[in-house]
Amino acid sequence: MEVETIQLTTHNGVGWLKLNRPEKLNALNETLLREMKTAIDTFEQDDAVRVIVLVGEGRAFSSGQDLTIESDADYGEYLEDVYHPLVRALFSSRKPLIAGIHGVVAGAGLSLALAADVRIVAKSTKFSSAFIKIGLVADAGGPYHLRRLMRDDLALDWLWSGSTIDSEAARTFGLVTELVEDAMYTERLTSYAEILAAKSPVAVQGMKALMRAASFEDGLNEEIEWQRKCGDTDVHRQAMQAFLMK
Ligand code: T3D
Repeated sequence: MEVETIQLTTHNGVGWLKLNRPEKLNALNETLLREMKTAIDTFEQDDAVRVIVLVGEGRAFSSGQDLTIESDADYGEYLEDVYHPLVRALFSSRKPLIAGIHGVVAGAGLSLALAADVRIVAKSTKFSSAFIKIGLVADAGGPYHLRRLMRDDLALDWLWSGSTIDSEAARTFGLVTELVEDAMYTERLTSYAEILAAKSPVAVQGMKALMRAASFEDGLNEEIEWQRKCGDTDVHRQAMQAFLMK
């Protein structure tokens, strides 16, 4: 796939999607958002990719929407046409989605990071809820994800303030899965992703699906199917045999 604003690599079962506009702190323009959407779809179809990682090149994950683009487009249409296909692809990915966050994560960049299943965060990262500072509502799925991750009143208070918080505060809010010293960040992110990629893909994807079951009864029904599939894998059979041979 020809790309201009992202970098794609696959290694040890991990598909790395790197936002690559470092001179703008990975501000999100239309090309980047469309390339990300196509990349997620491609990784989703590629059996060699068991885990997807989103990261930023340079000194930030993303500074949010590119504010230098002058446009008289209808913002609602832009969301529908450009942001929402990507946000849906992230949300509906069957594979584990990890956001590796360092430097700064702001506005719509934050919304994309919140769509991940887990967030591995370098300690010096700043989280900015920015939207209100330019008179906009939080969008790109951000409010939905904030609501499932943190208390409603704290989320609203933060969004209304437009403030920037440090990684410790973000962890208290529930936005951080694992906080890592800056010097260890890349190594830890890589090992986290590769360890997950080495596990049974059926069990890993099944866990994700079951955590999203719409109701208790749906969950019970879906676990029947997933456990049946897991029981039929070599990984499971070999693990059982190894246990019995002890
Ligand atoms: O369409 C929709 O509905 C989606 C809507 C989404 C809305 C949002 O995403 S709201 C959030 C928008 N983002 C922001 O408000 C953050 C803007 N950036 C900043 O406040 C600062 O850059 C940072 C605090 C993130 C970092 O500051 P600093 O001092 O470390 O770096 P810098 O010098 O400001 O930035 C470096 C370069 O990146 C600079 O370019 P230059 O001067 O070297 O040519 C700067 O202009 C550029 N840059 C940073 N953020 C953006 C950006 N360029 C375009 N858009 C940006 N968001």
